[in-house]
Amino acid sequence: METPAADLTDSLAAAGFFVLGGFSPGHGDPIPALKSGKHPRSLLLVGSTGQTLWPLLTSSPEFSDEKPDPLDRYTKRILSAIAIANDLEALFPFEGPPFHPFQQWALACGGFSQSPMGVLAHQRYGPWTGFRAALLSELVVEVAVASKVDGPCETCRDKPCISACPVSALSIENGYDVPKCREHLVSMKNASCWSGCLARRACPIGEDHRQDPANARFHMDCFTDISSTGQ
Ligand code: B12
Ligand code: SF4
Ligand code: SF4
Repeated sequence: METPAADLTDSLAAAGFFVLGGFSPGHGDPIPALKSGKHPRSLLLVGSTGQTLWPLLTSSPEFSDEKPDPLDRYTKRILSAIAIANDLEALFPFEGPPFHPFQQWALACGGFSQSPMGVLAHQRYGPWTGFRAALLSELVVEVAVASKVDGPCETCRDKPCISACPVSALSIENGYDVPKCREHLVSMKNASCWSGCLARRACPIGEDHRQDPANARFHMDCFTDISSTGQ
């Protein structure tokens, strides 16, 4: 069994990313074959939180070249190079439609639960993880077969995320009402939500991993731009 190379962990960290978890895909799992035609034996989920990526992204060339989707372009440039250097194949969440089922893959990694907000909440990072790439390997990597833990939502009795939304866009019964949320943001340019979704901020898990207001604003701009997908 392989442990992820220290080089991999270090080069991910230097660019604002880290391995959130992994799993060993079965033959029935929705996962593409490797370029060799073989079935991947490990999927490593690479992500970032509110704190790790933003300072590096904002000082990258992609952030100031005035072209669209700086986060996606930065991610693809850096993580494609890291994948090649480590004999891995990278898949990205923004490639599509059809999109790769990153949230299903995250649930298979363990540590995540489906929150009422659509995003998955992590037992350590709460609702503040973004998925940046899946790295596929033909080897069995240790993190992929590590024991899995549950995410936080099932045992969260009060679910403060739901009541924190000012326009009741979240409910246990109906989940997340995307048009209602978007309408609120678009119609109220000074709404507090522009500095960060109030529902996500109400989650007691992962407070240290929140996005700061400028970072949250960047993601809200992407979200309210209807040609864009969630980042
Ligand atoms: C399309 C899309 C959207 C659409 C949703 C349309 C829809 N109803 O499906 C829109 C543009 C509305 C959207 C919004 C947001 N999104 Co979005 N989105 C995606 C994207 C690119 C594809 C989803 C998909 O179709 N997958 C294909 C299916 C087959 O895969 P799946 O895993 O089975 O799909 C699950 C999701 O679709 C989920 N789902 C269904 N409806 C919605 C709605 C929302 C808002 C979310 C988050 C999930 C979700 O349920 C499916 C079953 O588990 C994914 C990236 C990806 N590749 O998964 C990001 C993704 C799901 N989004 C994400 C995020 C963070 C957001 C935002 C919070 C962005 C922000 N502002 O910060 C917003 C939510 C708004 C808010 N108030 O904060 C993250 C979630 C991370 C996590 N921890 O779970 C992802 C994984 C992107 C990433 N790079 O990390 N998103
Ligand atoms: S407040 Fe509770 S239910 Fe809501 S995302 Fe956080 S842990 Fe999950
Ligand atoms: S951004 Fe605001 S309106 Fe949208 S779900 Fe979060 S709290 Fe509700």
